[in-house]
Amino acid sequence: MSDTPLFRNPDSEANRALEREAQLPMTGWQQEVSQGLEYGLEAAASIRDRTIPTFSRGELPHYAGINTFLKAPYVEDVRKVGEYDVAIVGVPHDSGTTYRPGTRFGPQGIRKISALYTPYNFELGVDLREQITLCDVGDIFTIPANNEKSFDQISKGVAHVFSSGALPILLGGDHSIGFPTVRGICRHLGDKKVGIIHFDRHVDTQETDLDERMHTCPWFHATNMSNAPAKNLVQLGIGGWQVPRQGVKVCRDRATNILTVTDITEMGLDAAVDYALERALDGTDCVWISFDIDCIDAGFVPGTGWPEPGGLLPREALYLLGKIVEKAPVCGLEVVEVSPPYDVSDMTALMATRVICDTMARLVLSGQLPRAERPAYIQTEANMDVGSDWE
Ligand SMILES: [Mn+2]
Repeated sequence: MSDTPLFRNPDSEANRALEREAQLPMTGWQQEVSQGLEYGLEAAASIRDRTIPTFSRGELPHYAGINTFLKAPYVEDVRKVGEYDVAIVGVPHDSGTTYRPGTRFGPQGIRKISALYTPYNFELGVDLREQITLCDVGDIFTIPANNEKSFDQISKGVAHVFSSGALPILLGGDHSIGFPTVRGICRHLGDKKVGIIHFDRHVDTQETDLDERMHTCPWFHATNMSNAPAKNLVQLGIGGWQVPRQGVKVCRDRATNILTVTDITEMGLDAAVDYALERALDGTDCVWISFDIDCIDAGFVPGTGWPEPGGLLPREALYLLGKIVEKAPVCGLEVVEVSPPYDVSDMTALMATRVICDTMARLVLSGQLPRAERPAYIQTEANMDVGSDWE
């Protein structure tokens, strides 16, 4: 018999996680407690734990408080967004949906269930509260009767956050926002280029749908911009009975890079990661991650506009995302198509929360966050003439 207890296998992920936790500081937590006591008043005399204030201020208790994403500070003055490493931006837009609506409530649904999370992840050994500064700038003012006006608002808002130096993380919204978000990025790229890594069951590459630029269309228009070449568009998880043939023709003509779920599982997750990175990074300076929650099997994400069985398993999707984010220069993330009115027990919104938190943690692990300096691909001067405007 060895002296080591059976459960302490030193080579296990669990053991590494136990050791890593000991290395993390508690400074952010202590600041939160002392500010809570100051702003929220000391607790009633019967409360033995004297770190608890009278008014909930900060993480605890999880069911209380004002519902920003992960209870991050709400930045009312968006001119100050550049003071943070990461900015959460809600995009409550669902006028681009072609079946089930409701994604206008996506940002609030994601924020609501994000209150369940702590800022710490066991296996990754990351504590976001200790390692980065995160804020929530609230929502873009979208125009529900007009996709194009909403797109103009979204591009302007994304461009503002991106050029401030804060990493934009968007809570959709339907997938039509993919075009205006990338347009906002492109306005501050000068002659630099962005690759797009797109998780989805659907190609989203047709020119119009129902006579407008709907959520089936973002990549047709995004890849018309010279800053976002189609050869750097990687589409992971595509398949099933909801892929419009006109979009398939565009993928063929523009030679976008598609892997089906079977491709991914047969080649293996690590090979799929390499495939995505090789193509998204070929000649580009940064990568935009567009995560449609419906890339995951419909059984796990009922609260979405076009649920499609046969998608990725959650742990496959999170593995792919995690490895990609660790190895790519990520300029931002959008998580789209969460529709709380169709959700069950917040499970779809929780998956979106997981995607966002995992992305931030992987960016910490790869040294991309906190940002030591502003990435060189961000140009301060805006170029409003990046193309793909609507006639
Ligand atoms: Mn989709």
